[in-house]
Amino acid sequence: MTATTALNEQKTATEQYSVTPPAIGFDDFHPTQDSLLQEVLKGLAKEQKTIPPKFFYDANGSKLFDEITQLTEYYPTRTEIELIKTHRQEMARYIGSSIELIELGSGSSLKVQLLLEGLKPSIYIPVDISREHLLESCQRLAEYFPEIYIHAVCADYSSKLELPDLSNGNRKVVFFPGSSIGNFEPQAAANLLENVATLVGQGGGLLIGVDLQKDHAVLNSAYNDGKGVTAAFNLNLLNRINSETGADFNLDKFSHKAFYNSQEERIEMHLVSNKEQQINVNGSNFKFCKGESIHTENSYKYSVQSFQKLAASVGFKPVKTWVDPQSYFSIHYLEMFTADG
Ligand code: AVJ
Repeated sequence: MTATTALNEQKTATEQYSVTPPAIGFDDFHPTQDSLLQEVLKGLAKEQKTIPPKFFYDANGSKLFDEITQLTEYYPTRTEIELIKTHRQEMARYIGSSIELIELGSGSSLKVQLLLEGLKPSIYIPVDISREHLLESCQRLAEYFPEIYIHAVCADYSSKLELPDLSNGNRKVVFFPGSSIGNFEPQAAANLLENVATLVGQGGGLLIGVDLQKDHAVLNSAYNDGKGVTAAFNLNLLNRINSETGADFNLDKFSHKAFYNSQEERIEMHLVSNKEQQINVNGSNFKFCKGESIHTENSYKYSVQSFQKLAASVGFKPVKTWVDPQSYFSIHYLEMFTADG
């Protein structure tokens, strides 16, 4: 199942380094290859059609997401980066040394780069579903930090958290930035945190970025940007499904919709059908009424207390929480300690 490969051996002649590159490990769990079609067929058969947001991140989707993070309206990324820059020494002191650092959804690994300068873990294990993005980022990171062993894992962390055990007795700390936890329904979020708890074990840590509840106008404009990048990101999902499953979605016949649902304390994103239409996905037909939507994302917003309560439900004790001056975003450091530990 898992092929451990020295990445460097896979590089073609034109890509080769002029100096010996640092060695990188790589495990590929081949996520989504057959599950995209399955999950699309399953999701479109529901009363409220849905497609899980993890499928946003093909190469083009990852690029669009990076663009979102640069938008004026989209405050989470820059606020979280500011928090890390301001508090990273303190974060490193709380986290401690000689650790195995595991990042879930590492993307371009830009945030961890800020941490690594002070943190100096023995090993860094980025886990991401987007293979090209993951490998590119690791190559870049390995050149910056030749003293840290980097072992990339291409996997869907939401379905399982089976990682190669390379910890060598080091404490494990999971880094889960970007408020990606917000994509999970409260029960699924608890299950994910429970998997993280099992992964890091007694005395292990979790450094996690969590977007906060705030003025609804600020939330709504963060997901309805003026340049339409979020709309393109949402619609790209249909493009991806077309190219990977042979579906026949016409992107002109769907519109982006995002709004804060205050009852559920979440942003919802939908793709709304502009007219009555039929879509064929790999031989199955799905009827859309005019105005009917595919629910593509939830982005739950927490308070510091509501997140701590969620984390406590699986045994994580809050150690320190950092919040920006506007109280837009939070970063929590928590540890697993059971009563007898
Ligand atoms: C990566 C899940 C944190 O919910 O803000 C950004 C994804 N969707 N704009 C978020 C997203 C639309 C993002 N997360």
